Amino acid sequence: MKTLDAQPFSFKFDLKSTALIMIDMQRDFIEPGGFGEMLGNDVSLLRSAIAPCKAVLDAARRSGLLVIHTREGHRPDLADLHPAKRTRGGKTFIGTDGPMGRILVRGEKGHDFIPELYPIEGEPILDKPGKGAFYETDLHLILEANGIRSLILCGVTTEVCVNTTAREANDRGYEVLVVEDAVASYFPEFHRVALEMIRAQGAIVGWVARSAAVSSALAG
Ligand code: TIU
Repeated sequence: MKTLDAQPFSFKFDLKSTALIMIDMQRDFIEPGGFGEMLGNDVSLLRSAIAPCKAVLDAARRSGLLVIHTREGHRPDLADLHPAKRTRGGKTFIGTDGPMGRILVRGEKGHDFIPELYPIEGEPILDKPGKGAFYETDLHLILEANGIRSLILCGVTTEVCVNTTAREANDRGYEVLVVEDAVASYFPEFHRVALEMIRAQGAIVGWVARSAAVSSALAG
């Protein structure tokens, strides 16, 4: 067992039963001209998570952790896009043309991972139609088949896809650790409060730790 300096208290995990999930580190959220910017956000705010994500990713790869990369997006025919998601806010962005191809559509440049955090051979890529990584995907099956009990979460955005995935995982019985400097939001206040919500009430959803603590625990 390894022990990691986390909040609200130490996070204990075993390398063999732990997976790293990199959530939606896609151009559509992080680079100009994608879904995040179309929604009216300053996407540069998410870049702070890239270096900590890379540090945790490198440490996870060195220690042989299962690494899973998720991507939010839809089929080119949008058959898997709920009307409620398509028209939310009265605007239609998903599936429309942008500078990086059709917004949030699988196979387009904007839907792809940012080059800094590109998956390597052998790391499962999970395409998800929703905010949570368990919703209508085979994530739970992949984790069970690999004997995974603990999850380390990095990615974007803190209060949307990371938080939804953390809650879905917690309800399925996983021990969830969110890496606070390796997640980011377009709204600094939401980022701060989303992390507080996770670790409050004695880790009601999970634990929070910094990337340096995660990397050193993985290496130690
Ligand atoms: N808009 C926003 O903050 N996030 C998303 O739409 N998806 C993810 O968080 N990946």
